Amino acid sequence: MTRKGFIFDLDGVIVDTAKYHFLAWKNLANSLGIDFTKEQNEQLKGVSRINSLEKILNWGNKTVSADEFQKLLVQKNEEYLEYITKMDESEILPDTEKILDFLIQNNQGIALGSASKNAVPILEKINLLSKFECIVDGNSVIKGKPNPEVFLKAADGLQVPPAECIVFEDSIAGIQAANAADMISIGIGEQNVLYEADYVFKDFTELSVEFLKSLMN
Ligand code: B16
Ligand code: MG
Repeated sequence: MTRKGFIFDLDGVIVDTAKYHFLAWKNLANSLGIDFTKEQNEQLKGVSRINSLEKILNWGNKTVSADEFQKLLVQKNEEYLEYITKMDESEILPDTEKILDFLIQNNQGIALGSASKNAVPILEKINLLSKFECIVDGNSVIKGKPNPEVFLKAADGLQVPPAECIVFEDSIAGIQAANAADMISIGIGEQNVLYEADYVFKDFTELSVEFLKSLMN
């Protein structure tokens, strides 16, 4: 068995934080007189905080000064932080730990590749930080997904060539980033949304140990 690099996205793969992002963005948008729907929230998956705010202002046909833009980013994040401080292990998505432990037992490289600047505090809250050998998050990249930077940095951190890395992602932008990095992309979610991925599973409970083993060869 070779040592491959397994790179996990955070939001939507390890934990379902999309609901908290939704609440915080919705309150912010509504305070600006902009409507914000669940469908629009879908389009913000994997998208950085700055790009998400740009999209929301765009949808509302609104422009703000650079100062106001910064204030809005802080306002959104403060509300989001209120939700995530209440998180614990019960919010880890099913079978995530089983998969991480199986990979660790088989000496595989494990990294996080997330767009979130809050990735480390979230991993601490859910007690999974120690399982990751390398963390690449929104604080360590310049270009957001679909740019491959986040995953290439993770491969570098694991010292595994990109072609020997496997990415688990729930967003279209993230799958595109993994493909652009020349990695195996595994979509976690709906086939009709994540059709650009090499493989798609509804969630980790559908992913067998045999499949994981086949990825290590
Ligand atoms: P933050 P991921 C992404 O995380 C989320 O999917 C996306 O909705 C969010 O806007 C982005 O992180 C930035 O998050 O405001 O915490 O820095 O899916 O790449 O783990
Ligand atoms: Mg995600």
